[in-house]
Amino acid sequence: MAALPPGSFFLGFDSSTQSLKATVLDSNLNVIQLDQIHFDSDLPHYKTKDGVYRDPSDSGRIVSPTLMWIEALDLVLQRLSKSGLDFGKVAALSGSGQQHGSVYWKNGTSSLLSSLDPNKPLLDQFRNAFSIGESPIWMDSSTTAQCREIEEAVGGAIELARITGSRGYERFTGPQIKKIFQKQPEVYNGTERISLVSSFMASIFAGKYASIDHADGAGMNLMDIEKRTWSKVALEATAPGLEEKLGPLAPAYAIVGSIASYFIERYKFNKDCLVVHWSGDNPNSLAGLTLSVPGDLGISLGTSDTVIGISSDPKPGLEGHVFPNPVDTKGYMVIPYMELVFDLEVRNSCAQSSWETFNKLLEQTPPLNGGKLGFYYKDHEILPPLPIGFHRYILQNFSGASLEGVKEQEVKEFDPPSEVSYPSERPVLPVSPTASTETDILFVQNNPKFQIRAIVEGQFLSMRGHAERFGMPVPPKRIIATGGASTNQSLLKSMASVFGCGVYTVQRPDSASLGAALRAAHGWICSKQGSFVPIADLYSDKLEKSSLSCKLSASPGSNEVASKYGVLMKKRMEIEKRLVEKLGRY
Ligand code: XUL
Repeated sequence: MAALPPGSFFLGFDSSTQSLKATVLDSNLNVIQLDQIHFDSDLPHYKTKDGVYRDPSDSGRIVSPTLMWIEALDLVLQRLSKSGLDFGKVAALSGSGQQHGSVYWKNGTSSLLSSLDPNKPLLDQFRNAFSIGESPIWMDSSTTAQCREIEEAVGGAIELARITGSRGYERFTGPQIKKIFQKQPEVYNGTERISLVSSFMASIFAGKYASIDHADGAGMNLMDIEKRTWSKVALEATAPGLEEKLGPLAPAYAIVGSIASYFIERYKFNKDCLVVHWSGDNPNSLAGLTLSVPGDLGISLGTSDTVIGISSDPKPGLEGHVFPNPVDTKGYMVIPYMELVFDLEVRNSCAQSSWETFNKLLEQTPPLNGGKLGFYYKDHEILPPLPIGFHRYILQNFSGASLEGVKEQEVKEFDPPSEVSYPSERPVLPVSPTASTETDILFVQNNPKFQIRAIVEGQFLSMRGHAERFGMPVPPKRIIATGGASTNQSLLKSMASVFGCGVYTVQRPDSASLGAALRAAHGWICSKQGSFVPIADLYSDKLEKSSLSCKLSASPGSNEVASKYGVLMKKRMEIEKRLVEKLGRY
């Protein structure tokens, strides 16, 4: 196998909701440089909050200014250069994009991409390049009608899931495109190319339209996940003439091309630097976490709590997503679970931004929480698809042995001393037509109380339940935890007890840009070799010495405790199912 050339660098980006991050790996796969642009604070003139605009006139519509991402790109390169990075040594670059977000290039823009003036910032040159200035992103939940229409047109939700890996999801790109086609047909017709955030950023680097890769392409409700081609029936159900606007698909490990002359002249990149297809942040995290065999689970405790796993034979259903594995030719990755309720926000708002206070509150109550189950949905949830609402249950006669004789009782509050208040200054939540009843929303706003253990265990039980329902092995082989909250030892201990397996952490929390840098190296090797090379070949002899290594942070809890959590989980899934039937968005 070709080796990574000593002295060369591999550059990975992560164009996420709140920031643009960059990670540089050397040829031993050690991180040598990091930088990031935080949209709200580094580019305050866009006036975003957490990188997005929430549209008060169109319920559930959440977008980001496309030009902000472009300005961030020039800025991060300037910062990397100021901190001494020699771009001339970068052999290949790649990146992650927040999944599902889309960019609409105006008719006649392709020539601009290949003729950028290196004396001018990117921003000045792209001001008129887009037919929509605000890109719909993954947090948008305004396309329920379009989801149902697409599902119906292809033969039902299950059929759409069978073909594309997921039933219709509001944040997926196909329903977003359909909404634009329906509401702004002139904009749709004035668009020559539709990119995902990932392929959009790759296009700028390569100076030509980059393909959407198979892994991120599966987040659109438009791609046949088995054939890895656009699905004719899904395209037709979405909008006319769409295939042409999407362009061809490509494997994530393939090369878009050499870097555009703009970057060679302005930042002194080497003309041989390769641009490897960008992919979604979750697919790249899978690569960055070196998840490699079925039974490995990645859990990210960040802006959202997301579970990812590997599967060779996934069974797409009405919940969860199946995407091709970005570093494999045949395998798949699955996302059985994804919730917006996140520990970091709870810590910041209820525990005075301190993990110590958070942990004290957690430890006020015993593991298994005496059979108390809390379902706290402060925002529209994704998986499970539940609207705003708080639901609390206490299980009677719960010993953990079985569910025989166990009955749940719905309560308004758990024992008050173990509950903390959610601060009243939280902005009033937007009320969406698909949200639960007005009364539920008012209840959340007027009774903003949480019990920390019910939140923590509730999330882990839900993750376990959804992973098992998706056919992931029980217990998992290991969990690799990432994201801001993965620095909290008490959370990891609780995770290990609920799942009954060891929890590992990585040295650095940003697995998406690290994964992108690793994929840049992978794409480079595949290109030199002239064929696909398994990614493990890249690090098999140096994993422990590289920035990809992980360490055991919490040993598996006892089998007995894990089995009790298993019983509690079954009850939780039962109740959740009822809530989805009663209040769910489907
Ligand atoms: C995945 C998803 C989010 C975004 C976050 O389906 O919607 O994880 O990728 O950037």
